[in-house]
Amino acid sequence: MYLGIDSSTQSLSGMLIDLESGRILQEASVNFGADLPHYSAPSGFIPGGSNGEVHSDPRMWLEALDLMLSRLSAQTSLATVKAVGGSGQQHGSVYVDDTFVSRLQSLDSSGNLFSQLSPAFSRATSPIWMDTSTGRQCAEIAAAVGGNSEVCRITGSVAVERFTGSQIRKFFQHDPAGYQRTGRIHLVSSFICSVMSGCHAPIDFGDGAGMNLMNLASCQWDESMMSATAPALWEKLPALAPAGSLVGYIADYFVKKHGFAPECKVGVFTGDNPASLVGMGATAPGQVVISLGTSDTFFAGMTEPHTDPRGFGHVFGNPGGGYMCLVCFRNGSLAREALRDQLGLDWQDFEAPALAVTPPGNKGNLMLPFFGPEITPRRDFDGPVRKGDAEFEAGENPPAQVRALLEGQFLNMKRHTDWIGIKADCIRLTGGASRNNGIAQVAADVFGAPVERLSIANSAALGAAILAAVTDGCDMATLQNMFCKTAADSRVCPTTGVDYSHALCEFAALLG
Ligand code: XUL
Repeated sequence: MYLGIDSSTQSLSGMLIDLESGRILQEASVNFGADLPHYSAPSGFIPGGSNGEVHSDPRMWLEALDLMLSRLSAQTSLATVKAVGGSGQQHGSVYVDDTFVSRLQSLDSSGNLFSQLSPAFSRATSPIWMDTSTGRQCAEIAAAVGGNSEVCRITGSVAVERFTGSQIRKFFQHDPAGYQRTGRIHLVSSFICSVMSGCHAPIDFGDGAGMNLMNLASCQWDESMMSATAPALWEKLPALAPAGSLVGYIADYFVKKHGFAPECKVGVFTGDNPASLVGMGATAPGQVVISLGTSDTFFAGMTEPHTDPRGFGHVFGNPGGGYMCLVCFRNGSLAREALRDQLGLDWQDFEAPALAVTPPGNKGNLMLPFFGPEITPRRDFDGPVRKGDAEFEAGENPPAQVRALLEGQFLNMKRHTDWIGIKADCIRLTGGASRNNGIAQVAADVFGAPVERLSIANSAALGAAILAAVTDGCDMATLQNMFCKTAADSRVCPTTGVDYSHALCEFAALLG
């Protein structure tokens, strides 16, 4: 048995896979809002941050880890788990002082993780990927290394607000004493991995590339990026290592508290998107995945790390070797849920009747589908922009609004992934909204390619479990053939005769 742990924005989940039967044995999940309401973070982050600040309480992740493992071990003994792998929401950072490792090593299994480890946090809250508060720091970092094209050449992305480098710089500027007290800066992935293994775990090349600090060509921390970011950063960053490489054995706390065997291995964790690439069986170059989650993401395996000339897309390390590209859209489920609530609909309405009664192309009714600030393109929208007939522009005709939102989301995605130069033969769709056949049909029509869905809902946790097996010496491709199967009735083909090239031009013009 192998365990994959996924620490994402709204929940922390675990998935146990069994190689003998080729099946997922058990899953357990903790929803931060519903299960840990005392953190007052209904969607996993502290609401109401000023100037675009979006932070989470790292104690919540620790409490969720204990709770998830209690739930899992109540269903299945964890004594035969041979290795643990993991993934975390990308970019989020956790700041600990020099007492962290000694606290990890003296954890008392009759207590819990969060109360024993919280004194080690040198920054009380963790900035996460939804944070847009570091525009100034991004500009300073870019200026220090000779401009954003240079940042992009070195790290695979221009300086980006949610990426960890600018968040570290802001912490150093706003709380220099706290920065100085910080012994190690972890990502969510390497933080949870450190807790599981009882030592400072490395960061992998997938998640490390989401920091604006790693040199993409050498997969080492980059001197010029570190000195542009904050002083003495070299001393505070974990080592870099491939995802799935061995960190060590599981900490004694988990043996005593949750019933793991002491010889259970722990592998280097990765980011949720690189883990999803593994879990979707798409690590080979040319495979395309669209994940419809809180944010929507488009990612694909890549051989060469060529970068986005518009500066919105990113290149990361690929846990399967080589590189991957990723383009992230902030207005994913956030926008779908905002429109659903505005119109008083439920999810069913997104399929039937809304999509059934409106034709592809929506009779020319077009929407820039942004209900709040967007990162691709980077712009502070405060609501959607509508262009079409008078009724539609007035926000009426709910079916047309629904179709316009979905077409707009996929048109925006198509427009901002053209630099990758991949003509997808087939798109693998994942994430909560991917189960909706109507949404899958719009994706197939806009991209002009068949869409497939895996029978597995949580591809990041599956990727994490596959990486755990890789840590134990198994071959990734063999595991992907075993676990990443498309669901029997999941294939949706593009509608004959439908062509979105004109709509794409109109959309680009409206975007300006
Ligand atoms: C990717 C990104 C998000 C997070 C949370 O760059 O910011 O997809 O990884 O899922």
